[in-house]
Amino acid sequence: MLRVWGRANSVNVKKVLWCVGELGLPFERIDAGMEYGVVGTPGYQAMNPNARVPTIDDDGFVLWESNTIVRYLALKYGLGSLCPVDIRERADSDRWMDWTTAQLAPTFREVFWGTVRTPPEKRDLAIIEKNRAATAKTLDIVERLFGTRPFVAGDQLTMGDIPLGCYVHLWMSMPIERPAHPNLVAWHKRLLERPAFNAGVNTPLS
Ligand SMILES: N[C@@H](CCC(=O)N[C@@H](CS)C(=O)NCC(=O)O)C(=O)O
Repeated sequence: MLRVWGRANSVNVKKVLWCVGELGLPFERIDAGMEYGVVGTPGYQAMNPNARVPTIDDDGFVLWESNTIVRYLALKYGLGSLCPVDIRERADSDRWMDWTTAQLAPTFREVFWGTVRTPPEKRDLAIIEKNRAATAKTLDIVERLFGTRPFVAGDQLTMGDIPLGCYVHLWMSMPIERPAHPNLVAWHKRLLERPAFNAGVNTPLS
């Protein structure tokens, strides 16, 4: 059976949990990371030398890097659904995974850590605000995208929606000022209609 290592409140683990849910794969999740430890053990680091989560073991094939795991599972178990068959459509979907990591995540991380994982007395409000404004501006890009299509690559959910959906859900859940992004909100509502999204991603902020 597929095994997934990683604490359920990690944004990168959420990508994998949502993906396996969409694919209907039976899996076992093992808590690891932060308060659970495990990632510092030699056994874990033999699988993942980065000492980070997530890591999967799919019938003896060990893989880390969350976007790569989502691509692998989508191609192996979801060709024609999460992984588009058409190569251009697949690349169209795929690009939003890299975009989320490269363009959205760096400023988002400062807001998330500042507001959710840092006690109020230790928060640097100026840094949080600078990165909140930058993240909001980056999200203008997908606001325009969702004015043209219901999901990142067209009419149906694909792997490209997964990392973005995990970050946007946290963005929508944090007690912060958000600009009006009606198309993004409508896409997030579509995600909230999916049982796998609710199971893997829509969990309390922590
Ligand atoms: N590029 C990696 C990043 C992995 C990563 O940084 N994971 C974080 C959680 S989101 C982590 O392991 N943090 C340390 C910990 O939980 O102990 C991926 O996408 O899988």
